[in-house]
Amino acid sequence: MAIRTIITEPNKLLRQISQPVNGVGKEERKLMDDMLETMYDANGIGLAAIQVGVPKRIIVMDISKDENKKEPRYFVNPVIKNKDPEKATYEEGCLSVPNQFAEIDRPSKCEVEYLDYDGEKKLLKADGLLATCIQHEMDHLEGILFIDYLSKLKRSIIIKKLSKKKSTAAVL
Ligand code: GNR
Ligand code: NI
Repeated sequence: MAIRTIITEPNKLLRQISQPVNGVGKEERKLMDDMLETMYDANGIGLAAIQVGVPKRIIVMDISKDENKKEPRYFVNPVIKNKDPEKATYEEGCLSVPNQFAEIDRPSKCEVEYLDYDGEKKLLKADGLLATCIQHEMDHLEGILFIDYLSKLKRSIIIKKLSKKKSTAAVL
């Protein structure tokens, strides 16, 4: 396993649409292993492949609170089948939008069909943080970030901050 570099805003790659994979083989499992290690290292609860620069429809997640009880989840080619009309609000953050947080409304429940780590077809009914996190990650597959739900002004302030930080980091 290896820790990969997480891409941060502003970066065009984060706007790319990720492509479905043909199935779950060695290459996909290696990517999922690396993504999970990268996500744990960054203290995140989810990670989409595009965040490490790979435009494939692959997501890893672990929303368990207990560090000693890891509950890794893997989603390959996920498709949302059903979204509840009811909305829930969570304060969201994103490893690709470091140190920025905002309350975002999303459907409170959803059903997602996907292939698991072993390439088996699964259907998951999610609510709470799990539902929010899945939708946040599915957005990454479409090149969408949580800041896209904010006003143009708020979004541009965040992007300006992040690009400033990138340019000062470059001269250190
Ligand atoms: O670590 C993360 N926390 C989080 C909190 C609320 C809603 C979504 C998330 S996902 C985020 C990791 C990440 O950027 N995944 O793409
Ligand atoms: Ni994210």
